[in-house]
Amino acid sequence: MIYFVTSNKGKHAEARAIFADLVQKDIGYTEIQADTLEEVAAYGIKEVAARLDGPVMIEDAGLFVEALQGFPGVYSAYVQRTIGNAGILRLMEGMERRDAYFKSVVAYVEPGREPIMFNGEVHGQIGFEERGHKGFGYDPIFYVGESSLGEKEIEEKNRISHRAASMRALKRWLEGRR
Ligand code: ITT
Repeated sequence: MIYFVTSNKGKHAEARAIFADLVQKDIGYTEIQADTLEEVAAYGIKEVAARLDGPVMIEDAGLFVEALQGFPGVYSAYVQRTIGNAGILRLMEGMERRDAYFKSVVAYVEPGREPIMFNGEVHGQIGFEERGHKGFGYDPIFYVGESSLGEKEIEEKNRISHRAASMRALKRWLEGRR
């Protein structure tokens, strides 16, 4: 059993398809203002480790748009809550360069141990319109191939996603230890 501290149901659903023995804990943690997802995760994992007794995982993710110099990046949650997908599309009006990537950093710790972190990325394009109602957050505007992540089933998203990559790396590490 692993506790997964997150408020995001979509993340939990994706993680559950990789780790069957996951227990979601929606208890929140401090997301510090920092320049990298790694710094946010490193701080957060220490905080949740102090509050839960058992193996704990958190995951911090962000959308990095190349033509916007990596924005919204570490501010992805705030930007999603405020201007949202429509706001990103508006910011990118007239831009031909649409390359973007999602990055995921997963942090994991067991009682009395040092935390470890793994990351993953998926590269794609910001589309010109929102498509699909699957997934969450920026999925409807993030395209890989012909379709957006919002049009992909969890299994399909998990074959290519940043989160699936970081979490599978953690899973391989855990299995390699046995
Ligand atoms: P936590 O409680 O786990 O922190 P959160 O939704 O705040 O949940 P993050 O800070 O990691 O998660 O996410 C930053 C933002 O990026 C947030 O608005 C997410 O909706 C969005 N995001 C993260 N992963 C995504 C994905 O796979 N597809 C689309 N949007 C994603």
